[in-house]
Amino acid sequence: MGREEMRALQSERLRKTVRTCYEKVPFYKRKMDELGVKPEDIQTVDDVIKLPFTTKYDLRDEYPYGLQAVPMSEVKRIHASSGTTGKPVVGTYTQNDLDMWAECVARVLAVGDVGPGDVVQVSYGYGLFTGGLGAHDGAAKLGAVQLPTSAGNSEKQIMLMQDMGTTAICCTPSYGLHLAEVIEKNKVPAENLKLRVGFFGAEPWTWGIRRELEAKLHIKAIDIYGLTEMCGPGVGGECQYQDGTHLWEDFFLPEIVNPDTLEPVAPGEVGELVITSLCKEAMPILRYRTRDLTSLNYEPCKCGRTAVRMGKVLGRSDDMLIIRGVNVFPSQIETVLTEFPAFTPQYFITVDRKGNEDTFDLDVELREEFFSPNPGKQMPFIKPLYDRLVSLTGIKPNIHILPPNTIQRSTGKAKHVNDKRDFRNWMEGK
Ligand code: DLL
Repeated sequence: MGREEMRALQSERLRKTVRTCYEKVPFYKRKMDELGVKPEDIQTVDDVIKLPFTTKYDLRDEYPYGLQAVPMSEVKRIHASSGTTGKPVVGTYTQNDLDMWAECVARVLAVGDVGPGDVVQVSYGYGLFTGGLGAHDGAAKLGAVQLPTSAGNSEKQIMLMQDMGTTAICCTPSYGLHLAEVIEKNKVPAENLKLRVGFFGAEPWTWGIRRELEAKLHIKAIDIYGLTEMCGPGVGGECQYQDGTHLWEDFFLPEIVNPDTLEPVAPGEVGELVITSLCKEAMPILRYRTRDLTSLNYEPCKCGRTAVRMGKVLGRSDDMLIIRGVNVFPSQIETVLTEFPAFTPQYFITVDRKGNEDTFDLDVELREEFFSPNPGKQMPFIKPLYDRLVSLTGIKPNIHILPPNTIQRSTGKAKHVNDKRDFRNWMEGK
C-alpha cells in the first residue's frame, strides 16, 4: 500500500479507536479530559501527539480489566506477561483480535515461505506468555503443520525436530543458541535436519547472534517483534533482506519519542518506540510507551513492502545500565563478545556498588577447545576482550572466564543482568 493510502487508512482507524477509548474506557476519558482533548480533535495521524501516553504502570493500576472496552462476553482469550512488580500485565482478545494477531504473525512467517507441508516447531513457551500460542496461530493461518513443543526439554526437542521433519522453528534467540549447542553436543548429522528458517524474538539480539544461529542451524534467522500489550509476537518482522523490522502499520501506529522529554525525535533518530493500536477491540491502547529503544526508517525497502522499518531494539529505556556514569546496554556486550570466536555468546553481568564505586563483573565462557582452568592460559583471551570492552564502553569490567556450559541457559527470555544496586526507583522518579 502506498504511503498516502496507508496514512488515510491509519487516520480513519485512529479516529475510530480514539472514539472507542473515550466512550468505553473510563481511564482514557479521564486522561483525555485532563489534557482537554476530545475525540473530534483527532482527525489524522498527525494528531496522535495530542493523545495521552499509556505506561506499564497504568496497566498495573488498571489490573486486570480496567482498560477493556468490551463486555467479558466478547472476550475469547487472556494472555499476560510479567509486570514491573507482582501483578502481571494482562491482554484480552476478542475473536477479531485473535484473527488480526494470527494475520500479523502469518505475515512474518510468510517471509520464510512457510505454508502447507511445512512443520513449524513452536518452541516459545505456551501459556500466558504470548509467544507459543501466537506463533502457533500464525502457522495455522498459513496452513502449515503446527508442532507445539513449547520451550524446554531440549533433547526431546531435537529428537522431534529430526523425526517430524521440522522445517521452521520459532523460539527466543537464546533458546535457539542453546538448541544449536545441544545439536552440536549430540553430533546430530546435518542431513538429519530439514530446518530452513527460524523466527526469533521476545528479547533483543544482535547480528553476532544471528550469524551464530544461521551458521550452526543452517537456517535463515528472521527477527520477529512484538509485545503483549499490542497482541504478542508479530507487531512486525523482518523481510528476506534482514534490514529492519517491518511494522504492520495498518494495525499499529508507531512513533519514536525522546524518553526524557516525550517529544518526537527527528526522523531516523533513536528514541523510545510508542505504539497506538488501530484495530484492537478488547483492549485498544493509546500511545503505549514500549520502553524499547530503536529508530524508524520510512525509506522504501528492496523487498517492495512499504511498511516502515524499525531498527534492531538496542535495549530498553528501563534496562539500560548506568555503570560509573556510563550508559551500557547488555546488547553492546553481546555484540563485542560475538566478535571473539574463542568465546561462546553466553554472558552474565553483575553490577554492584562498593563504597562509592560501581563494580562491573562479566562472566563469560571459553569454548571447549580453548578453555583451561589455568589463569595464565586464560590471559591471552581476556586481554583483547577487555581492551575492546573498555574502548567501546569506557568502563573496565572484571572478566571471569568460566568453563563451557556453566552460565545458566534459558528456555525463554535469557536473564543477562543482576543489578544489585537497584536503580529502578531512581529511574522511575526521573
Ligand atoms: O515477548 C512477545 C513476543 C513473543 C515477541 C515471541 C516475539 C516473539 P512480552 O513478553 O510482552 O511479549 O515482551 C515484550 O520483549 O517490549 C521488547 O522489549 C522485547 N522484544 C520482543 N520481541 C523482540 C525482538 C513478547 N524481536 C518485550 N527484539 C518488548 C528485541 C524484543 N526485543
